[in-house]
Amino acid sequence: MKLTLFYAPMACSLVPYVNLTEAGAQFEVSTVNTGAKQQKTPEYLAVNPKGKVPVLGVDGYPLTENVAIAQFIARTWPAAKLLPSGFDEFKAISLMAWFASTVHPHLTPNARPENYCDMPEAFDGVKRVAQKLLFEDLRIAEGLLAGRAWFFDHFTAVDTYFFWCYRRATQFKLDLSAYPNCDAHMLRMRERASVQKCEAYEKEVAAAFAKAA
Ligand SMILES: N[C@@H](CCC(=O)N[C@@H](CS)C(=O)NCC(=O)O)C(=O)O
Repeated sequence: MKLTLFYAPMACSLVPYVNLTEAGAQFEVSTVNTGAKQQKTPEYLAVNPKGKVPVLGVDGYPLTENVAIAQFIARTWPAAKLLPSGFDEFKAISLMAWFASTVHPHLTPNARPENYCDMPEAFDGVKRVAQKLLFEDLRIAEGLLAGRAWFFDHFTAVDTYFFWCYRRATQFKLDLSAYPNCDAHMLRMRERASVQKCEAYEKEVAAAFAKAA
């Protein structure tokens, strides 16, 4: 099986990168320079008409959406136990669906308020509302992580996805002091070889893109 991950630094394509690495999968990376709007080029739109990363090409067939990609990886490499078993599997999918449908959309307006409102004078308000909603999400996550290392009884793809969400929140210089369990989870994730590999690679790609600009 030939796997190609369409990946951009800082983006949520970190999630499949880490999960594939955790699974021990062989995969190629096709980097996408979102700063240069490569995701909106006809070539890229032919791969993903949504103009987003991640995409996982599986023998040339593109699979989009983090929630689906995580399940594909978990089922293809069951030994990695990237999803818990029994009813917890559905709780894990439920959490990932919440990250994708709710938490992620509360992060993006901090970076791109212009995609939510066409009045520049209102951008601070757009960010404030998104932050209020994000803080409610983080309060829930904080409770779920209380007294535990991972969302389930072992590391899973849910941890990878939340790591990206919380790391993104830290990049907006918000006051996150009310979420020590989320902070500890991020540090725990950074101890994993898969995350260290991904963050080192991310720096390399970001530097190459900056040089080319
Ligand atoms: N629902 C998608 C969201 C993908 C998404 O929003 N990706 C962002 C990066 S985090 C992106 O490609 N943004 C580029 C753009 O919107 O132009 C998923 O979960 O995979």
